[in-house]
Amino acid sequence: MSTAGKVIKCKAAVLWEANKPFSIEEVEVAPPKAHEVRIKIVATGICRSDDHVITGALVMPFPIILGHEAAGIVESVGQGVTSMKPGDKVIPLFVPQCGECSSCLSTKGNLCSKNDIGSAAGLMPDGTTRFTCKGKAIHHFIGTSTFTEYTVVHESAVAKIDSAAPLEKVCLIGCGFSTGYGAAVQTAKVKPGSTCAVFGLGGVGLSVVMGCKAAGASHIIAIDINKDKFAKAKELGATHCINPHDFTKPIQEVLTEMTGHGVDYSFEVIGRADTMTAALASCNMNTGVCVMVGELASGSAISIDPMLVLSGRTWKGTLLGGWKMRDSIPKLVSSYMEKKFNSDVLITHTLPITKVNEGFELLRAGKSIRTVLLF
Ligand code: PAD
Ligand code: ZN
Ligand code: ZN
Repeated sequence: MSTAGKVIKCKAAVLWEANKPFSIEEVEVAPPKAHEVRIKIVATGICRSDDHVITGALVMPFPIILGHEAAGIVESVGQGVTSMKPGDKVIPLFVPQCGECSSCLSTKGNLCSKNDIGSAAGLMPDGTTRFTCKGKAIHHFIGTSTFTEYTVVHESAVAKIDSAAPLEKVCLIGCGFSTGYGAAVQTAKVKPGSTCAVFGLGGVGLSVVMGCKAAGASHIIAIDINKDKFAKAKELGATHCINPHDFTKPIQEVLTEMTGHGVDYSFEVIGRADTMTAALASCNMNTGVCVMVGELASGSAISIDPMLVLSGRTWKGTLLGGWKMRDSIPKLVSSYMEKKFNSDVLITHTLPITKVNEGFELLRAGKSIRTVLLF
């Protein structure tokens, strides 16, 4: 029996307030309106950005359905949707690509003005929600909300992918893998033979390591305070692994001594002010490029010695690796299918959605790289 046009009742992990566990609830998911798509989520990864909302570092309205790194199958489409149909495999996009705003029309950058990252309204572009639970409206998260069996996204925030793609693996292409890999190959444009330093070896940082390796970097220095992350970093291409706790001097001095003049490219993939400044100071004072990937708490500030940038360094940031999402995600999935990279190595745990809280505990304890939740 077709569910198109009807409200669907299904299971979802609802976060009612900050610093509380998720509750598995039955939610109602309204049908897609014009130019919207309702998706049956098959798999969704746990990213540190979801945890930033739980801790309150990333301010979002509650109650909310989190999750933004997922893959699923189109259940039904609203009026006017022509780019996909029920049954298509898709990846929801937290950076949309409307194709009409100045960002989308420019060949540079990827931050479509239709995004809900800065505004954090927690609503569909028309200012309403498609989720209710126990009579209450539930917010969307950055236009995606994937910790639910069914979600609704705008057509500009979803990419159709290869029908043969394994959804429980390519969900990582929705955030962690693409962000890290893109930070290296697209935002920094790492050159062959260069030296790179990657601060933070979670799912995103290890993807930066993969990107640096693919770009032909000759030295990749991986930095983390959790030495358990080093084996995987080496497997993926790190040539050196260092723990800042093993040194008395600041890590930027250690890196400058190791390389003589600082690294060519540095990446902060943690989300801390001190490591952002250390990453900036670690790259070559004249030609170095530092890319900020980690997310600091909403409203926080970083103070730096201006000389760090005046001397010639470039300090950049990246959202989702700089990819124009609707164009790039299908291509990244094709590259995955052609085995041009292996993002599967990032998946250390697979759990049912009902164990979402356990998945977050593994992340906080530093025991997982990526946990994939299945429905
Ligand atoms: P994660 O928590 O899996 O990885 C962070 C890593 O940093 C862990 O291995 C920690 O041990 C390590 N770490 C913590 N403190 C320090 C320290 N002081 N020095 C060295 N290492 C340390 O997170 P993740 O890989 O899922 O995400 C990393 C960051 O990137 C996080 O802030 C997240 O919000 C952000 C992110 N940004 C984007 C984007 O588009 N810019 C996308 C996805 C995630
Ligand atoms: Zn993410
Ligand atoms: Zn746009």
